[in-house]
Amino acid sequence: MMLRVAIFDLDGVLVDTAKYHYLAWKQLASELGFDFPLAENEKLKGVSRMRSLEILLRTGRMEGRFTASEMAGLADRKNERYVEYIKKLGKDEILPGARDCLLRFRELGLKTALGSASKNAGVILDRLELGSLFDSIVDGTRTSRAKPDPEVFLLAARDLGADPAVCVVFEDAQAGLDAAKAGGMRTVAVGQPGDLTGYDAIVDGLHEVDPEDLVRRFV
Ligand code: B16
Ligand code: MG
Repeated sequence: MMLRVAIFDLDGVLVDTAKYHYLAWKQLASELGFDFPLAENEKLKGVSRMRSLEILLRTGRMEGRFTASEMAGLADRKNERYVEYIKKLGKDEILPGARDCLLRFRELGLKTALGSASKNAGVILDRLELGSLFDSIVDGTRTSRAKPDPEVFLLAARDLGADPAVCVVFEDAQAGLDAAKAGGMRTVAVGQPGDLTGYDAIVDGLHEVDPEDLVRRFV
């Protein structure tokens, strides 16, 4: 079946916000009295805010120490810091090739969608002036189940009246690739072969994607 929909993850695919997530988590860790090394940040990619907090606390051997409402307070504290960073995002932080890739798929007649776990996707798209390039926007405010559950991508397909089999998902996180596969969609991994598995194609970034070629190959 011919491709009809291109679905894009946000953090790590369209914009490099991972560094701001990292700074905000690192600050929280330091307030709690432990260090959060950069290498550990990989584990948080594509993972929901609460799950990220659990992983962070495990790194500091502090898991299970907080009540649910204290956990919510810690997550809020991290988010306030993160929002301070992304409020200042500039268009130069759009990852190379991302804008052109969206435009080219649209010119080829495909629909485009955002499929992000982030509850801050709206602010980010506004700052980068990318919102108008999407026919459907699904983010963490519309989903109840985190990746690797396919909910986020299936909602995008439903918005556009498309069968999952005609959708391709661009993802930088393993949880996201697993979610797309579980939803019956084609996948393009954005990253390094050593870090990710179970994809149909892999690229270093969207600047390497040739939309025409992809449409021809994914039949
Ligand atoms: P927020 P994506 C994900 O976005 C990030 O990769 C992940 O690190 C973050 O914890 C998650 O969004 C939730 O973000 O705290 O802003 O709601 O990669 O699915 O676009
Ligand atoms: Mg991502």
